[in-house]
Amino acid sequence: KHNRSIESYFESIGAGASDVGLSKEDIKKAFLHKLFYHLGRVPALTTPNDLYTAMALTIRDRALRKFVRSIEEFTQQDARGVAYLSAEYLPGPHLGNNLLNLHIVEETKEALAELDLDLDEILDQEGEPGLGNGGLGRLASCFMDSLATLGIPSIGYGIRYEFGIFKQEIKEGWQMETTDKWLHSGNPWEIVRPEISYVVKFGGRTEHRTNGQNRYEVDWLPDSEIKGTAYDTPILGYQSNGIIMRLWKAEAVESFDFSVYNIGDYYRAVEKKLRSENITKVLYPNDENLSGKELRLKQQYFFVSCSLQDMIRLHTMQGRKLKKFHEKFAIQLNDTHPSIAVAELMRLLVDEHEIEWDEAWDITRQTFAYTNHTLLPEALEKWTVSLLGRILPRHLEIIYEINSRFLEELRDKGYSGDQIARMSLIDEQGEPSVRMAHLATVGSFKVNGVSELHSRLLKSQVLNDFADLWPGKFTNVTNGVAHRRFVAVSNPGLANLISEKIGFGWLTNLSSLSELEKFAKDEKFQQRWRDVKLQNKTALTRFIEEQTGVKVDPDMLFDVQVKRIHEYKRQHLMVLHIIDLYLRIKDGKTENIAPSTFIFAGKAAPGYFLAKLIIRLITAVADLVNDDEEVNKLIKVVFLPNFNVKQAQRVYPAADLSEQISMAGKEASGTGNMKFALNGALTIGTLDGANVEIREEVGDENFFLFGQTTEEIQQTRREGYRPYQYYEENEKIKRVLDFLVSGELANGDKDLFKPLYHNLLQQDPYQLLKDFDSYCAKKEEVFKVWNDQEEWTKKSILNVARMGKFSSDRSIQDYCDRIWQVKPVKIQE
Ligand code: CJB
Repeated sequence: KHNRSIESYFESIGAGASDVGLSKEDIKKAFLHKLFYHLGRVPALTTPNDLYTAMALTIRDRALRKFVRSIEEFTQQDARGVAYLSAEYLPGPHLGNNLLNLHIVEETKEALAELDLDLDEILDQEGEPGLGNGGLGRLASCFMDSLATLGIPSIGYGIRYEFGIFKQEIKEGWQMETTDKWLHSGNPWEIVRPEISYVVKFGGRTEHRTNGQNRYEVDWLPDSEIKGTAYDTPILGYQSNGIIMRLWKAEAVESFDFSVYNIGDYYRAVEKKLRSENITKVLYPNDENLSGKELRLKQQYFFVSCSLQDMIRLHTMQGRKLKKFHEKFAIQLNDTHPSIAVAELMRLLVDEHEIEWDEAWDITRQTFAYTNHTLLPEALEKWTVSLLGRILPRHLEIIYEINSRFLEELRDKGYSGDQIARMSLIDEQGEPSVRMAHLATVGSFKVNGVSELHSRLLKSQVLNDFADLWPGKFTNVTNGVAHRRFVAVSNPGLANLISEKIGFGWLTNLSSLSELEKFAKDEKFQQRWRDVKLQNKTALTRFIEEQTGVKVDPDMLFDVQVKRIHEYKRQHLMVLHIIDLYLRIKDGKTENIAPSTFIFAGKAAPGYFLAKLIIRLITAVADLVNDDEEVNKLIKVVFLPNFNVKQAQRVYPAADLSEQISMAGKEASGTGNMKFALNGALTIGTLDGANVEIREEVGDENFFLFGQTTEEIQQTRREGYRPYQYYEENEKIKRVLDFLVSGELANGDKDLFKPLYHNLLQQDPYQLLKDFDSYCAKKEEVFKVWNDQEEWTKKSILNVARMGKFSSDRSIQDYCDRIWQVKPVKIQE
């Protein structure tokens, strides 16, 4: 009955099914309407951005209708929902994905064709919100896609950075950063909600007292306040619900005209406004590295506080009791970035809503779950007690209280002083600091890693003491990717071929890709499979030439490593091998080398010297190789600037070989590995992160495995790893490393790569030299298989057919079953 009433409401306001119709005629009419009434344009007088904006608005209307219907359904059923807290999102372009989800790609194409417009050109206009650094942010966006598709009542909270991840340009071989002005031509997808705003406090001091009813109370007297306003972006599921991503923007609390009488105050007020807005100005560009900066802590607290206040409002709005908060919400902490939420929820419950500590703690511990995304020590967040106490004095008290009760519990259990010091929320070695991973772990009912291996290492290393204390708290959810975006939208050739053979079921049930197995040896099918790949490679070839000026041949093997630049990911291992090939070709020993184009892309954190030097090394090797007539017939090297989601969508479909070569034990999961394999690339990789599970699924014979295992790496280290020994004893390694400092690279500059050379010879913290031979040997095998195209294609088809596990739909289902205990509420249309 209720559903009918919302439908009739939609009809009454002109949002009925026929008003946001999905036929070619409906879309054409709505598009022209937007162009005229929203933008004041007629088709003859438009810029490409007008056309894109009008189309985006047309589609947003349709997305909003789904979203409003979903909310209506969630509310009616009073379902338990999920709030995903993430400091980063990387949604990528929305338009193409939304067209797929609404099932109107063809209709839209035709509608535009009738207006003499081309959908692909319009899609190409869209930029993207770079509100994240890499894997972690992209995972959050894949999860939004799957939450919506599965009909999980959910909301994604985050920060609306005015400037996202920097734009990367390559100048004279070096990475240069420029600001990302993603909002400069407007953002048609978001809706500002001025009425949804909250005040967030900072600094000052606390006052403790006992009130008239003998209740102990704490007042926080801040020294500044900032307002957070909600900006909503609808995220559509595939032929199903819509959810929202709600991002907070910081603003000054008062409008700043309160003291216009006094010019001096007026300017001070303006400054205050600007200072307030600083909080959401810019994303910190560090991946896997904590910045320790005050503003970063403020960002984290700011978005967490707005989000929790919003959830409390949503929860109590319908007369529900706050004490039942945990029955209504599961909150997932995407890494420790939002982990101050544990203390903030306690503060809201105890100080602002007068719930007793013990009960508040029960509610809190039944609300949060924490996902760890890295074991790298430099990425484990810690805030010094002095900084945290200055910015969030009340939270520091709460953290101390949580800690003292927790340590008491340990003492009761007979824990030793050493163990207690290790597990404490406060690290007392050096300057005292708060260990955010410990806060998140103590304050959550579940803790998960992001691949089987990573979850195992999390339990045996970083959070070992906690896993012993609470074994049931720890679980694994292997990452997955939005296969609709990364195959159906970005590789339509492959998607069509798959659907022609096995139907459309794979779009919502990726496991059904297994039906492709039976075509793996079918010669005709293999030929079509290769045709699709060649087409995608040809398209990428054009893009590469446009971006870098380098001409590459789509018939070559496309060997690709795209991801953030980091020593642990070992881009330089791939470079060492390329140098070895170069030297072999110069020696005339070209037998067994399959003609290859090596493609790199990825950003380095602006302050990470060695990562930037690795980029410089890639561009130096690229110049050397590409300009050498003797060499460039066999190999080419490309560094594509400014890797982002949009570029990724061009690269994955065109890859033959996927490089997943991190030192074992360092890559928590990896998700690029999944996107490549789903697009038919074979993987050369170590037993790290989700590579382990990919190999298990696709079969050892369809995966190029090399390198030491996690255990072997530890063994090597225990035995006292001496990289210099490999240099002395291994002719090839010596030759390649000497080449780095020979001056043959970078116009005779012998010093340029010395830091890398010394790093490898003296420490080699990621054991490249130890794994080098094994990597090179595996490359020989890659070349051999490549030379047998039937064999290669068969493996490629089998890879795709066996990748069913790696959809983010499966990951979200796992979160629902193992962690959140929430059920889907699908809308019926
Ligand atoms: N990850 O992107 C980041 N940033 C961090 O600060 C920590 C981890 C990555 O998260 C991905 C999603 O879980 C993982 O696939 C990847 O291995 C990890 O490095």
